[in-house]
Amino acid sequence: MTLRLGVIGTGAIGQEHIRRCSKVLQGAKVVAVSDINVDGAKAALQRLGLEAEVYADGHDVIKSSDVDAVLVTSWDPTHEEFTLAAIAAGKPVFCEKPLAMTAEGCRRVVDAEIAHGKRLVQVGFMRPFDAGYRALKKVITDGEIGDPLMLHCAHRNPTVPENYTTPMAITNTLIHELDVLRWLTEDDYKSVQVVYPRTTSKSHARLKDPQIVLFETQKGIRIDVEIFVNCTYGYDIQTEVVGELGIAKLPEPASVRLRKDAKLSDTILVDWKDRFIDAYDVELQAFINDIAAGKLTGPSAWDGYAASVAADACIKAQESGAIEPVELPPRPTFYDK
Ligand code: NAI
Ligand code: ISE
Repeated sequence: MTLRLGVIGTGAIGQEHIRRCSKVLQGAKVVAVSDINVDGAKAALQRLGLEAEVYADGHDVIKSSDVDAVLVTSWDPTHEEFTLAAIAAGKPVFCEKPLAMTAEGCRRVVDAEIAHGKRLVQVGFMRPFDAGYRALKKVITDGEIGDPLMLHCAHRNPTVPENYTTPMAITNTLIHELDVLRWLTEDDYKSVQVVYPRTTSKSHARLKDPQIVLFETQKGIRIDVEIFVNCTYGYDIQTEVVGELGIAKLPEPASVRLRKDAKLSDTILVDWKDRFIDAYDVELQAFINDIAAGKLTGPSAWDGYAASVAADACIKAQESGAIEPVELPPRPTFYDK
């Protein structure tokens, strides 16, 4: 049976997900979309050569009897509201990151899902579906480098718009590492500190860029993550795990090595859409397949909550300059695998 999807938010990633669900993946079709920019939504469908019902209000997508499951791809602060509405309607919902703007907001989603009695939420953390991250995790779990001691990571974007602020480096950007590093190390954060190097002249008044976020985990692993969102040169994601017996590094995306003009060069991607294109396909195919199988297995509302508990502590640390505790309550048995 074909899963009928409704998509709320038809901007950059909304259009990407509509394209992949309609043209790449199996078992689903997009029957309804919504955007506060209705003309933009219509134009997006036209560009993609697709037809679907267009609504001005995302809640009408959720309520529609033609829609079996919902993708929330609107702006960050709208995620909680639409995810809660989908749970209230008893419909599975794939919500882009972050699940909500604060841990408190994520907890409301967790509580609503537990009250519903069955998992309905998958959070759009795509990195655990990325072949490179999966290979890196296998090296660790196979014991090839012994116990992890330190992680050195970087999340670099070429540029961000003027409305991107210092806390968004955490809630919009670092949130990916907050999830994937928990998954990679099978550990939770204990404390965090944020330090600021000299700010790049490429940034703007409301953004301190770059930032270095320093974690200690419950097992005592030390993690440093550089967030540098105006690095200018490309979209560059780095993760290096230093273990007792060796070092494991996230593979670089495949690129043809060029010898030309007395230079040796590899291409660096510039767009997140290209860097994780396969991972987005895999995460959404998993969502579609899991709904058909009756059980969601991808990143859960609890994972969204755990990342946001750490994000709240990071924001506190951004403001205080101090080492702040990260206090994650025990995971409810509802989320046992
Ligand atoms: P965008 O600005 O290109 O698109 C967002 C769209 O949502 C816009 O068209 C806007 O009009 C619409 N929108 C805003 N409020 C709405 C509402 N109440 N109802 C319906 N539509 C509404 O932004 P982009 O880059 O597509 O990001 C969208 C979301 O996806 C963000 O939450 C972002 O954090 C997340 N994202 C995730 C990525 C990932 O790697 N997993 C990559 C890029 C974005
Ligand atoms: C964007 O919203 C994403 O989620 C990208 O994956 C991330 O790398 C970027 O920093 C965010 O702005």
